[in-house]
Formats: sequence, C-alpha cells, structure tokens
Amino acid sequence: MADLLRLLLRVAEKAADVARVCRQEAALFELLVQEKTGDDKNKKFVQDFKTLADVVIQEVIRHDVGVQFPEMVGFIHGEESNKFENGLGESVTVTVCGTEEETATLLATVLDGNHTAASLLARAIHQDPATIDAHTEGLSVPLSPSELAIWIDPIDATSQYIEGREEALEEGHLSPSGLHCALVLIGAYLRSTGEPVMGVINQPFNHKDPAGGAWRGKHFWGVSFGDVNVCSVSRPKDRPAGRQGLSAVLSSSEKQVVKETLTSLCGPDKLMYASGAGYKILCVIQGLADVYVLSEGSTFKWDSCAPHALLRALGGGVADLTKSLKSNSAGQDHQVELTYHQPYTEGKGADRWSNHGGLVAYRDCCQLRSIVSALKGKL
Ligand code: 2IP
Ligand code: CA
Ligand code: CA
Repeated sequence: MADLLRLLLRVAEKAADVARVCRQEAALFELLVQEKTGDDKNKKFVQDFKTLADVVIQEVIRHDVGVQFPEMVGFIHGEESNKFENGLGESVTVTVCGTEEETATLLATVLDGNHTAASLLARAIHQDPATIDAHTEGLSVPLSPSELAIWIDPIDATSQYIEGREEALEEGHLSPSGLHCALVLIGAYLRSTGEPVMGVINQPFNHKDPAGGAWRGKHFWGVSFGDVNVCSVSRPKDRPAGRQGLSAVLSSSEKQVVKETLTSLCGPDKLMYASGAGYKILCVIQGLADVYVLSEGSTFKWDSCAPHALLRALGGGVADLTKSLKSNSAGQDHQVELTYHQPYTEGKGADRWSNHGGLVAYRDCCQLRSIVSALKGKL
C-alpha cells in the first residue's frame, strides 16, 4: 500500500503541475479567464476549456494509477465525465494517449484546433513531476490495491482557481478565499465497507518561490487502517476540553439558523468562513478550525474522501450531520461516519454521490458532540 501512496502523491503533483501550467502559460490562461461574452459557440468553447482542465487532470490520475495498478482499473472514479462534444458537435472522449503528440492531437479536437494550447497541455501531462519527498519509509499497511477504489476531485474550489486571487498565507491563520483554496483531492476507500483509508491532498498554489516568483505547492497525506494511523500533518495541540474555545468554519452560503447557533456556541470571533469544501476540511486537519459544519447536501464523495482519511488518521472523522442528529449514542458512533461505496439512491445524476445529509468534519469527537447537541431540533 505504501507503493500506492507514493504513486498518488506523484500523480497529485503532476495534476498540480497541469493546474499551474494552465495559469502560467499565456495561451492557456487566456482561455481560462476569458469572459463568457460573444456568440454561443465562443461561450461554449470557453466553458469547455474550464471543464477540460479538470477532465485532463482527472484522466492523468486515472491513467497513471491504472498503468501501475491494473487491478484498480474500473474502480477509479471522479467528479468529471471524460466525454466532450466539441464546437462541431463531434463527441470526443478525452484520454491520455501513449505519446505526447497523440495526446496533443486528441486535445486539439476538443480545443477547436487550438494546437498551441493542446501542445502545452499535452507536454504537462506527459512530463515527469518533481520527486516528492514524502517520508513514507517503513510504512506498511496490510491491504492490497484490489481491495480499494478511488475518488478524485481534480480541482476543488474551481471558482477560486479561475478567479485566481493571490493571498500571502500567514502561518497558523485561515485565509478565506483565493488561489490557495484550490486543491487536488485523491482518496482511496475500501470497496467492501466504504471506509476512507488513504488520502492525498495537493495544494498547487501554496506560496510563491521568493527567487523566481513561480507558484509552489504543498502536499498532505494520511493513512488510516486498523492499527496504522499515520498523517503527514501532526495533530494540533489540544486546548483545554469543553465548549470554550471551539472554533468552526462554514460556507458563506450556510443557513442562517446554523450561523446563529454556532455564533452562540463558539462566539463571533471563532466562527469563520472559507471557500472550498476540501479547503475547509484541510483547515480542520491543520487545526486552523476545530470543526467544519455543512447542513446541506452540496458536497460530494470526491470532495470529502481524501481529507476524511487524514482526519481519521488524526483520531477524528467526517460524520453525516442528519444521521448524527438522530443518533442517541453518547460516545463515538461509527455508524454516522460518511462512507464512499454506495450511492444515494434517491438522488439523480451527480446527486447520487452527494453527501446528502450534510456533514461535520472534526478532530475530536467531544467537539462533534457539542456541535450536534447545539444543532438538535434546529434543522
Ligand atoms: C465545490 C467547491 C465549493 C463548495 C462546494 C463544492 O466543488 O468546493 O467551493 O462550496 O460544496 O462542491 P463552498 O465553497 O460554498 O463550500 P467544485 O469547485 O469542485 O465544484
Ligand atoms: Ca469539489
Ligand atoms: Ca472539482
């Protein structure tokens, strides 16, 4: 399993390279930020390019994992569909081909013959990423890839990625919006039970290289299975137990009743807002917030699977909020944890894979209980 972890770190870095190239290369950047004006064909083309960046990243990950672990082919799922209809009404399936040239030719058919853009993307896809020093030596987990399946969110917080506001991150502080909220998320779960067991998060835009000014990323990973609980982020120091000091991060579009209830529980200074479902869970992992509460089914399995594995490795988790509100258990109730193997059968399309009961991401189950009891009867 350590081999799989090293591979996921590598492909996440390659994905981050593609995400950076789309902002760094003028020919690609123009497509990414172009205003949706002009005729319908132009609008559709620009829209397609934004989706194409996501699809290309997802397919790179799917391709590279499938090559090294053929037993996982068919079990690598993601947010995006790789079927496109180009401006001429032709249906194109985006895949990574055997050579850079073949991939460029295929991409050009989606990019309405823009060969410069297609070649730049193909080069990033076929280039080897920088070696990642992940300190995974000695890690051994009694699981085989044939027991696992994968969820990919190629870029989470796409709106922040496209808007592209640059924030200088301050150590120990949550920064609510900007490029750093965009994350590559790859999570592996057990096919049999749906438990998330391995997660890789790559933050392509963590800081700028002081020398050259280019963006540099940061990666985070975690493994949680049986007695093995290892995370690249060390557990933040616990503050005194109890309600005091509890801090929460929410989506700015969260329901008013949740905002009010948590303001009285945490105090106005300890209630924060941030973009990106993945980024909010990363804030909990890093200890920048204690919990992330979401009362709606607006996140999906690909948003939570990877960061959930890291939280489990730290002794926390991600609970289904609706189930938690119904649970009578006084201790940690494993029945309420999100799982990743089964669709929500009443949902349609992407909603089949939504975390439809909402969620609470937490490091400490006492804090989960405080949140749940404060929200009981309010939703
Ligand atoms: C989105 C993205 C949004 C989030 C939403 C996710 O994923 O993370 O930012 O909303 O839940 O599904 P919010 O920022 O209000 O939490 P994507 O960018 O991949 O569509
Ligand atoms: Ca997402
Ligand atoms: Ca996405």
